[in-house]
Amino acid sequence: MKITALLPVLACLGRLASASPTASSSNSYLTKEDPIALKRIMDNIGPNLGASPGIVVASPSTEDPNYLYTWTRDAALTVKSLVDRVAAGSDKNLISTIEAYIKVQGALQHIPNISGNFSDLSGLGEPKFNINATEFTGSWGRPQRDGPALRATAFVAYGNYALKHGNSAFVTKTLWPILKNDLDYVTKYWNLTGYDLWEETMGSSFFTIGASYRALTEGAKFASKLGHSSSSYVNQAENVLCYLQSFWDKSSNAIDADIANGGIMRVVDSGTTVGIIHGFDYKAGCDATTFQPCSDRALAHHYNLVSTFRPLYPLNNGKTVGEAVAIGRYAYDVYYSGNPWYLTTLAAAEQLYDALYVWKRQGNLEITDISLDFFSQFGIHVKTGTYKSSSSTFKHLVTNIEKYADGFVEIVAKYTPSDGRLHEQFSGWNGTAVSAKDLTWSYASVLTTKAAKGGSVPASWGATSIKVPHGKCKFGPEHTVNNDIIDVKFSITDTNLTSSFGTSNIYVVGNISELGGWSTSAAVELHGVSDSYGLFSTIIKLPPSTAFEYKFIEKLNCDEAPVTWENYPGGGNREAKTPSKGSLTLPKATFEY
Ligand SMILES: *[C@@H]1O[C@H](CO)[C@@H](O)[C@H](O)[C@H]1NC(C)=O
Ligand SMILES: *[C@@H]1O[C@H](CO)[C@@H](O)[C@H](O)[C@H]1NC(C)=O
Ligand SMILES: *[C@@H]1O[C@H](CO)[C@@H](O)[C@H](O)[C@H]1NC(C)=O
Ligand SMILES: *[C@@H]1O[C@H](CO)[C@@H](O)[C@H](O)[C@H]1NC(C)=O
Ligand SMILES: *[C@@H]1O[C@H](CO)[C@@H](O)[C@H](O)[C@H]1NC(C)=O
Ligand SMILES: *[C@@H]1O[C@H](CO)[C@@H](O)[C@H](O)[C@H]1NC(C)=O
Ligand SMILES: CC(=O)N[C@H]1CO[C@H](CO)[C@@H](O)[C@@H]1O
Repeated sequence: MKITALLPVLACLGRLASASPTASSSNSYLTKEDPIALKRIMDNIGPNLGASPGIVVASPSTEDPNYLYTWTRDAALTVKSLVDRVAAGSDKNLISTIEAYIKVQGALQHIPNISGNFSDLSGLGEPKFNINATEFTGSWGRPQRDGPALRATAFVAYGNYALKHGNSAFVTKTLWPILKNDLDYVTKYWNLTGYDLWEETMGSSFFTIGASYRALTEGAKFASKLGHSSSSYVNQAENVLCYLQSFWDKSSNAIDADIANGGIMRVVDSGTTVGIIHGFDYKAGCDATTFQPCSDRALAHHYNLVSTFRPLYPLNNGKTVGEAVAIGRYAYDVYYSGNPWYLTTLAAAEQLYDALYVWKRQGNLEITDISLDFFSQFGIHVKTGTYKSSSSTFKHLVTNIEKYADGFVEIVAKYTPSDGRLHEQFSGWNGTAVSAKDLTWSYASVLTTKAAKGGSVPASWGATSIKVPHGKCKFGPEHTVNNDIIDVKFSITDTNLTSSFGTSNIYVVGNISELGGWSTSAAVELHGVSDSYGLFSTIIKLPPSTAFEYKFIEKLNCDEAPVTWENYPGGGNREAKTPSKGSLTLPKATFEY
C-alpha cells in the first residue's frame, strides 16, 4: 500500500470549543468546590442511590460507563478523606457514615466470589461488588490487591481517632476483626501479582506495593496498640519495603509504574503520583526509600509526568516548562480516548502541596542530581545542595513551586462545569466533561487537595519506622494468572494514516458487547504504536472461550459519519475465538479500502 495522503490524527481539533469557562484562582476554586464535593460524596453513599448502608458507590452513572458498583479501592480512598476531615476537627456528622462503611466491609469480606472466598482470604482481592452488597459476577480484571491495603489504611485512621475519643468498644468489637482480615490478606498475598489501580495491567504495581507497605506498617503499630501480635505484619512490611525499591529505575531516573514477568511494563503513570500522595507522612521528611512527596525520586517522577503529558493534549498547547498541564493516566491510554482526569491532575498539585509543607516545616530543601531537572524549571539556575529557608534560592523555589501547584488546580477549575459537578475525565481537546458523571473519587481528590493546600496534613503513619533490611531482600512477586479475562491484541497497519499522541482514527468493532455489538459509535479505538506511520494496536479484555466476529473501521471525523469499513477479502467479517486461558494475539491486519 502506498502513502497517498497522510491524514492528520487530530482531526477533531477543528472542533475545539471557543468559549472557555472563566479561570478561577486555586484558593477560591477549592473553597467553593469543597462543600459541593462533600455533598456529592455523601449523595453517593448508602441509601440515596439504592445502595446498602455504608456502601460507597463509584458513580451514579449506569451506562457508558456503568459505574453503579462499589469498588474497594475508590471506597477506601474516599472514606479515608472523610476520616481525615473528622480527625482535623470538622464534620463530626460524618462519623455515622464512616461507621456504616466499616460495618458493611465485614459483610463484603465474607461474600464468596470469583476471586476466591473468605476461608483462605483470597476473596478479599475481589475489586468490586454490586451496590446491594452482593457478588459481581461479570468478567473483570481481578484480583486487585490494593483494595484490602487501602481499606486497612482507612480503618487505622478511623481506629486511631475513635480510640482517642473514647470509642474503644467500637474499635475492639467491630473495627479490629475486619481490619485484621485485611492485614492478614496483605501479609499473605502481597507478593502475588494482580491488576493495577487502573484495572488494566496484570503484574505488580508501585501503587499497590506502596499501599501494601503502608497498610502493614501502620497496621502493625495499631495491632500492638490493641495488645495484639504484630510481628508477622512487621516481617512482611520489611519484605515489601525491600521490593518497593525495585520500582526505582536508576538508569532512567524514573519510578516504574508496573513490573510484570520480570520486566518493566510501564514507566510514567499518574497512578504512581496517586501512590506517592497516599504514602505521604509529614514526619518522614523527604525520605526516598518510602518515596515521600518531596523526595528526589518523587520529584523526578513529577517532572517526568508533566513532560509526558505536556505534548499529549491539544488542551496543553502553548504550555512551557514550569507551567502546569492537564494530566491523564499514562501515554497511549485509550480508555474513553485517554483524556485527562480530574483526580490525576489534582494529584500533581497535591504532591507539591505536601512537599511544600515538609520543606517549610524542616526549614530547608535539598536538590540532588535526581531532582535537579525538577528544580530547574523555575526560572533560576540551580545547583545541587541544601538550601535553608532563609536563602533566596529557597524562597524563590517555594514561591514558584506553589504557583506551579496552583496551576494544576486552576486547570481543573477551568474545566469544572459551572454547577461544580465532576465527571471522571475532561476532554483533552476541549475540556468538556467525559465518562462517568459525579465520580466519587474525583470529589475525594478535591477534599484531599484542599486539605493539603491548607496545610491540614493527615496523621503520621510511621513511614520510616521500618528500615530496608540489608541483604534480606529475598521476596519478590510471583506471577498469577487470571483465567477470567483474556487479553486480546488487535493490530493493523494503515499507511494512509499518521499516528501520534496515542490517538488514531482507526477502530475495531465486532459482534460482542466488548467490541461495540456492531455499533460504530461504540467501536474501540486503536492507538499508534509509535509516532510514525501506519501501525496501530490495542489490547481488549474479552471473556474466555468466546467466538466473535470483527472488522476494522476508519472514523476520519471523530464520531461523525462517514465511517469507512475495511474491505475484508470476500466481503465477510474477520473471525476469532478466545482461548480458555492465557492471552491471544490476532494476526496483524492490513486496512484495505
Ligand atoms: C488510501 O490509500 C489508497 C492507496 O493505497 C487510496 O486508493 C485510497 O484512496 C486512500 N484512502 C483514503 C481514505 O485516503
Ligand atoms: C475456598 O476455600 C476452600 C477451603 O474451604 C479452599 O480449599 C479453596 O481453594 C478456596 N477457593 C478459592 C477459589 O480460593
Ligand atoms: C443485587 O443487585 C444485583 C445487581 O443489580 C441484582 O442482580 C440482584 O438481584 C440483587 N440482589 C438482591 C438480593 O437484591
Ligand atoms: C469536545 O471533544 C470531545 C472529544 O474529546 C467531543 O466528543 C465533543 O463533541 C467536543 N465538544 C465540543 C463542545 O466541541
Ligand atoms: C511470597 O511470600 C511468602 C511468605 O509470605 C514466601 O514464602 C514466598 O516464598 C514468597 N514468594 C516469592 C516468589 O517471593
Ligand atoms: C459472534 O460471532 C460468533 C462467530 O460467528 C458466534 O459464534 C457468536 O455466537 C456471535 N456472538 C454474538 C453475541 O452474536
Ligand atoms: C460466580 C462465581 O464464580 N462465584 C464463586 C464465588 O466463590 C465461590 C467460592 O470460591 C465459588 O464457588 C463461586 O463459584
